[in-house]
Amino acid sequence: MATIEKVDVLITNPTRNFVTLKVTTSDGVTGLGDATVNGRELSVASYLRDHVAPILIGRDPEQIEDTWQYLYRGAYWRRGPITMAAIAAVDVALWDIKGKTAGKPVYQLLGGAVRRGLLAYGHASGAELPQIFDSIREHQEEGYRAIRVQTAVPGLGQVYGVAAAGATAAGRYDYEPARPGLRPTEETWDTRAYMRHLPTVFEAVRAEFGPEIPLLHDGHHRMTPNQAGQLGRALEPYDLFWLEDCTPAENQEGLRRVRSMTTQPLAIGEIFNTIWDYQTIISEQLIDYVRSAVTHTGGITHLKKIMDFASVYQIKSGFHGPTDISPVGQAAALHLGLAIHNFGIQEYMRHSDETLSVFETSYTWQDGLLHPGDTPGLGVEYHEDAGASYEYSPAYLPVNRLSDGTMHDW
Ligand code: EZ4
Ligand code: CO
Repeated sequence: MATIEKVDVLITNPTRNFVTLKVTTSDGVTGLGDATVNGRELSVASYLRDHVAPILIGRDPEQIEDTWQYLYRGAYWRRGPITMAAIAAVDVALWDIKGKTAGKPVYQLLGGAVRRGLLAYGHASGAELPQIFDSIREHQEEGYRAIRVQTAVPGLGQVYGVAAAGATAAGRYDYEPARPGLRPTEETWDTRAYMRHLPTVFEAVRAEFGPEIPLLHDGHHRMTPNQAGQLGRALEPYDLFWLEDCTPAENQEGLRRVRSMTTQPLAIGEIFNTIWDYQTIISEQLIDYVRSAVTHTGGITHLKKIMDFASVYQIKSGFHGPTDISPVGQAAALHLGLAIHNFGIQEYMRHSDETLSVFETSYTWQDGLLHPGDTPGLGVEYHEDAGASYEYSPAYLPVNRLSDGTMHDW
């Protein structure tokens, strides 16, 4: 029997920080897992290096479920983004090893493909309508069939999720920033101004682009349940594919209020990390799409369980796929998405060329569809020399304050 012989934590910063776990077996097979938690990278690195690596050595790499339970139950301190990202990294690395050992892509081990490719959506945004329209057109030219639309808000300055004026597709990292520096930048927020403005943007976008194209929007947890219900109603004429993170969902019952007010499809979960975070909103059918990332939800093993639970309630996947999910995390999501029946849509933004020089991927993007490829395992190679040339430096998401200085959800 092969055993786990070596566990390395690789940190790199090719335009943004990534933490990657590399597990090596006594047979010389290696597996990769993504352990990146945007803005808290070193906490996961320490969790893995100081507390997980030593107890993995000597274990059987084939025992994925048992290793998952060992790390989850064995820690005593369960759940939480740092723990669950660390467990996810181990889980995904073991799936990668199992695939390479079997000579099959991971999706084959999960039951095989149930579709030809994965419908993906990209992020269009702009300060004013002409820029938003240009951004949507650019995405259509790149092949996207579904598009998220984010807008600046009159009276507010830079808003998270919106590209700065003049940003081109290739240089659009500025709209989804973790800005380098020792502390986060601060943005001013006004929910009522946003709620007045947003429906006018969707009205204009539908008038310009017609009724067919699936449009999405991310509310970034900024509304109360009642406000979320109001905004959902106001957007109903524009037939959104989904409204994402309309309200913070730590209080899952809050979604009952939203659901009773609007038929707008809802997507939630990018900051959730276990099936328990979804218990009420799935079993009461309060959402339509699960937003989790493999990276932040305990890996393929645990997210598959969430999706099987969701399937009972006709709830589909809409896995988180921004660029702070590394290509390893993205590949893991693609293998899972290809194999589950209740796949819905996959978020996809191309990583920077620097990132792709460290992480060599075999997933493909064609006619608006993603496919994980047929390389055994996950299909991602990590170039350690390239990775080592980009040093970690702290970078944080902005924080939001109201005009009176109060901290706000963003
Ligand atoms: O803010 O990935 O839907 N996508 C998002 C992202 C998140 C970042 C947080 O790290 O909301 O842009
Ligand atoms: Co989001």
